[in-house]
Parts: sequence; structure tokens; C-alpha cells
Amino acid sequence: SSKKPLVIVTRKLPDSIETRMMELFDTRLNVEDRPLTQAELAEAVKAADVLVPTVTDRIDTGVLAQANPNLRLIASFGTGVDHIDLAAARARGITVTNTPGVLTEDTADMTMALILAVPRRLLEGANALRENEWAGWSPTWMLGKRIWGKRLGIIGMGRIGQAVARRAKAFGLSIHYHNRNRVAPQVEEELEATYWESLDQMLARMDIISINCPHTPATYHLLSARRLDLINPGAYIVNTSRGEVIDENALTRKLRKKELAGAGLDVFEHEPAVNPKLLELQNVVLLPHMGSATLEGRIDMGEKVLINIKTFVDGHAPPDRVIANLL
Ligand code: 8YV
Repeated sequence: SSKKPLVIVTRKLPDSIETRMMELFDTRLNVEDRPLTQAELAEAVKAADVLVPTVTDRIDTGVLAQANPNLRLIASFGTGVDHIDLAAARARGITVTNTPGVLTEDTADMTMALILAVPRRLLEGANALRENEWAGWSPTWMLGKRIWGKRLGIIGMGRIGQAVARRAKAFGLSIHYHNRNRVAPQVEEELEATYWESLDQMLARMDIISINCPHTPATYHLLSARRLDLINPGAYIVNTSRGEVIDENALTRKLRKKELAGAGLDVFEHEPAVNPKLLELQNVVLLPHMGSATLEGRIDMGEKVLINIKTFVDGHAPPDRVIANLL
């Protein structure tokens, strides 16, 4: 019998996943549950046959330069792979997998929660009550913006974007989207979605904008200062994808100057750091990257990681190989 591959996991995972992983492979867990330093990551890639990183591990060229040839698979726990230098991994013949699909609905739920929470001032109202600032019902107090009947512009109409669109349609929003490619006609029809080839033109017409595209070199600061200026000052922005897709400083400036009505942000450019100026604003809901944070979802993600590793070590192509067109 051949030696079991050494799998190194960088973060604490759900118990049932860790147990199963130890049964299947020679597994080294991270019991401390804190992100590894770059030096510790370099040590991990020296020893591992398979590395299981998360979004908090920056697998850059410096780290990969330390890898031994035995490192054949990076089975990432999560869907976004922008924390991994894919070109460098590919150059070394390392296969990269992710966990798509299983966190689609949870992330879309959180996106919808932000779409509702910001215009309807959910946190402001809840906080006012807690702070004893509620003097009783008033016809004119704590008025938000109506959501139904408004235009939602989705940037990135993949699995998550479509799941957001389904929810938003049920809430009476009209669906608009920008994507590299137009989605299938039956999907457009089902969602009654309008395709905008020009992102600039779409931005100028929307009441709420939701970012649901991956962070790639092509989407870095897609919402640049120039594009943020195209958006109607009464509009809201929601981001549950990656902070890097928006120029966070430019967004903060616009929110401060009331050139945008508000924002719901689950992700930030320099996590876990958040621009302190954002924290001073009333018209924002800021969440600590919770989009996929359900127990069920994390177990599903872990199971996908297990299947990807198992398939790979059995000598087959793992189901969730990251496709080259993400580069
Ligand atoms: C996780 C995510 O929080 O999958 C993603 O891309 O952002 C989240 O589901 C994280 O990435 C886990 O590594």
C-alpha cells in the first residue's frame, strides 16, 4: 500500500470535515485557528502534498517559490481564488480547485439582506431603539427608501448573481445586469433581466447596484472613481464579492459627501482592516465577510474539498478544477 498523501490545512474547519479528512489522508490540521504568516505558509508548501488554504492565505509567487515538487494540489476552501497566484501555480504544474455552487444561495441571501437593510435603515432603527432614542411611533421618523419597483443592476451574472436576481425579482425589483457574456435567453426571460453591454450606461440608470463578480485582474477597481461618479447620488451599492472590485477610498469619499445614498459591504480591500472613515458613516451596513457563513454551507464546502482531494489522489481530474479563463 502506498503512503497516504500529506494534506496541510491552514485553518480550523468544521469538526466533521476534519474528522473525515484525518480518516482519508495523513492530515495536519491548524488547531489554533489563526491565519498563517507568510513564513508559516512557505513551511507548509515545503512539506505538503496537498494544501488546503482559505481566503486568508496569500499564496503568491514568493510562497510558491518555496514549494517542493511534491506539492501537486491546492484544494482551496472557498469559491474565490484571487488569493492564489494561478499563473504561478500553473507554471509549477500545481492543480487548483475551489468549492463553487454550495455557497451560492447563502451568499445570495446575505446580498438580499443588505439590499433590504441599507435602504430601509435596518441597523439605524435597531440601534436607535437600543440607545433609547425611540420617542414612540412617528409619521416622519426613520423613513427609508422604498425598495420595490426600483432598478437593481447586478455586476456579474454567474451563479450568485442569478440567485440574487431570483430573490430581487420576488421583491418587486426590476433586474438589470452587466456580464462578460450575455446569459442564456431562457435565464434572461425567467428573470425578466435586461442586459447592459456597457457597464457605464447601466451604472447611470440604477437605483441599487450589487457586485457579484469574482476579483480578477480584469475586475480590480472595476468600480473606479470615474465609474462611481456615473452612479446616481440617490443609489445604493452592495458588495458581497471582493473588496478589490471597488475603489474603497473613492467609495468612502462619495458616501461621506452624500454623493451616494448608502452601501452594504461584506468585503473590503484590506481585510480585516476597514477604512476608519467608513465606520463613521450612518448610511452603511458593514459586515465581517459573512456572505457564506452558515454552518451548513461550511460543511458543504468542506465536503467539496474532500471530494476534490480524494479524486485527485485517486488519479482522476477533480470536479472543481479552476478554469484557466479566470486568469
Ligand atoms: C469564504 C468566500 O469566506 O468562497 C469565497 O470566495 O469569500 C467565502 O465563501 C472564504 O473564501 C473561504 O476561503
